[in-house]
Amino acid sequence: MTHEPDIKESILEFFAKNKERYISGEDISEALNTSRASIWKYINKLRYLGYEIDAVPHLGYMLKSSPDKLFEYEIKHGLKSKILGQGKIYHYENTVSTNDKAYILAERGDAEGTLVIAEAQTGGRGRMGRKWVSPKGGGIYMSVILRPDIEADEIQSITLVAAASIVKAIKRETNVDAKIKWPNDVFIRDKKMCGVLTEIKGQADMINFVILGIGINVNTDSRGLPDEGISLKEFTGAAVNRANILRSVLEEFENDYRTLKKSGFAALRDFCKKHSLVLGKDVKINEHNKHITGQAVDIDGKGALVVRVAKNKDKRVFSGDVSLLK
Ligand code: BT5
Repeated sequence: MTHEPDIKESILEFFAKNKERYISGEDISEALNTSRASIWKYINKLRYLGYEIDAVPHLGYMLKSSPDKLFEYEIKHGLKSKILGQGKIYHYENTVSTNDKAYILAERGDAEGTLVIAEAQTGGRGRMGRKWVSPKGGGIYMSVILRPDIEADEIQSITLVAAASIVKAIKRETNVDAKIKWPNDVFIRDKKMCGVLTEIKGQADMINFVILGIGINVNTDSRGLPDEGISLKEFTGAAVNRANILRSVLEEFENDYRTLKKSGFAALRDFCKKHSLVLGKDVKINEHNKHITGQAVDIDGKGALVVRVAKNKDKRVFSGDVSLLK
């Protein structure tokens, strides 16, 4: 895990303010109020993490390139959210599941907005015991701790709201029109680019916390994905900066989450309907081992999917798997 104090981050900040020019060790050490020897030590730590830093006698240091890693600094630099991602960010090269890590942190009392990120997962989870394939190199695997003060009957809509925020973030960063496959997937055309897994701790009407887990195939090589998956890079043909996507997801979701808390799901309903992959289609839904077939006709004010199962007979579905009938 990389959570180190902040001389490293201050040095990176200094580089960011002095792009494409050499800065002397003396200037850095004066600005950060530490010795030149210590600056040298941290420059080497940064190199070890993959930052390419040129050093020229009498000129000083210049940052040539940054590694493609979702380190805390890379996320926070330029992040415009107020809470999400502004506190602690835990970064792992590899972990079993970021949701598991975040759950433990939440139990121990970590604050809303705490973020866990991994470059790869060995036991990435989907819903109902399914797997989330999480290869190294190109994916975003992240979990955020939420401590929502909202009505219990709005809680399950957090998943759908997160999917909507991801659609907005993808549009903003890549101009790609993704769609929401109710309740927790984001699709490009007929393939899955992202999945959301929310896990809740609470009793009856009391919610302790929610772990919002998000997996996005950004630059993932299609050979590492299941057949039903697609990455953004595969679709657009160009690599996309993962930190930019992650920041946008945090910012968009923070906005939507605030709206949800203030005005309820009803205020976000139109967007979800407009970008739905399933509305108007014939669907089969598997909910707790019961099957429902019919036409998906609406998403109601609480985020439930309304399915017309017979003439004049609609059913509201709150969770479950949707397959589109051809
Ligand atoms: C999901 O479940 O789609 C929720 C995925 C959540 C993953 C994130 S990653 C960070 C955090 N930590 C975790 O351990 N999980 C969360 P579900 O709707 O049950 O879909 C699972 C199904 O998606 C699988 O059965 C496959 O068919 C498909 N799938 C698995 N990996 C995929 C991938 N990388 N891309 C596209 N589809 C995938």
